[in-house]
Amino acid sequence: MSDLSIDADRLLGRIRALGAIGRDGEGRLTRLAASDADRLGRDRFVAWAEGAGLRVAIDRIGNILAIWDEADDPDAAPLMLGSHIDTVIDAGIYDGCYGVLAGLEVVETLKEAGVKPARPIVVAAFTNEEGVRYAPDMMGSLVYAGGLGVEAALATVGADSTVLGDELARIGYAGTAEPGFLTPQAYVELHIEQGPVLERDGIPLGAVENLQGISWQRLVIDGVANHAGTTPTAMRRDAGLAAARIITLLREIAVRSNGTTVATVGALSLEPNAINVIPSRAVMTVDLRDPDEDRLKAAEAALATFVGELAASEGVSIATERLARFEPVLFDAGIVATIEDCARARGLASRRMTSGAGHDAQMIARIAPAAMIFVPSRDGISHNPREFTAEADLVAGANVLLDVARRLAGVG
Ligand code: HGY
Ligand code: MN
Ligand code: MN
Repeated sequence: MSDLSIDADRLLGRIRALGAIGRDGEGRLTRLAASDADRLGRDRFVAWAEGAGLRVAIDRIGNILAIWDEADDPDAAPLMLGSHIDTVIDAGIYDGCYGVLAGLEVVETLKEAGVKPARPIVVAAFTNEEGVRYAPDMMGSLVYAGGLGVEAALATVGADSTVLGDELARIGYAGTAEPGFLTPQAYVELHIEQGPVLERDGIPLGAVENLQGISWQRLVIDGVANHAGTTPTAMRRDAGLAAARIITLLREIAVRSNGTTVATVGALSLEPNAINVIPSRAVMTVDLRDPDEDRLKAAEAALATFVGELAASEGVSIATERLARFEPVLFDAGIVATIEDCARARGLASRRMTSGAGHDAQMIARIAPAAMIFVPSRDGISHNPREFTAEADLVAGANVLLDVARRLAGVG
């Protein structure tokens, strides 16, 4: 089975080249969805895909589908590989990009080997997986899977007050294909783990069997601006204090869960944001996750109860807005077993695991059997420029993706 391997230099060179696109003056990598930097990254991937002889289609939410349809049955439901190439702020170079570029590498390796798959193979780069500029995250794949209407998605107003549809048109990626125009026979996403498990266990590959639930909210806390020096504590209606109390409560909820629930306040702003003025307003995001739906619901309920009591005790008003809510997802057991089998055939150890991060695979799993392959993240770091995966692990993961693709796409 392992008679074919990917071109490691080509894959690693492209990961580096794409990782160089979207750097600011300080060298920080940021390619937020539908930004100018995102356009440059998209253009680069499209050029590589077209250069490899794939047909590139862009759908209405800007998803890029690079299609290899020189198959025995070009009309058969395609095998879909892919991930995303948008990034968070001050990002690493592997998150998402690795899976998209490895998918393209698999197709190019098969084409160069002169083999013909039974069915087409599609490499997808989904729009706005990160959700940093426009919520929810995994938006492009959610629309592709029919979980969010394309008009509603295009009308999304971003954290910077721009409208996603306008921005996609501005960068030239407001495509015409209907999202979901190709229903995959199966979807496999190769991704860095972004956590500490594989490195801790000394195992090079993860066969991801499930993915935890995600709850995103934005809270707007309104108090009363007042003088920092003259206002007695008992008279304060301090939005900043309320935000701080919520942050510490969230950590208590996570600790109480014995490690299954994780909670993050990633964005927080105070108004008027002046050293001698009691904050009149605090705007904060809450990211709650748990592999178990009931525990995730319990965490949301505990937060809601606390917020109600806090508003009364501190004399502030607290408005909550849901930004994203995805239940835990179980991936396809057959594909997970195939991933393990292909790893074994290459003499690679693997382990089953849960994904702590959200991924496009959780959305495509709504319309096709799906699963993921993880490779280790050094120090478990991601969403950070220190994100790193050893070249040997990147190549091993891509070769296992190649073997899994050959099985699923019917390549001898
Ligand atoms: O939020 C996530 O887990 C993903 O990185 N979008
Ligand atoms: Mn990702
Ligand atoms: Mn990410």
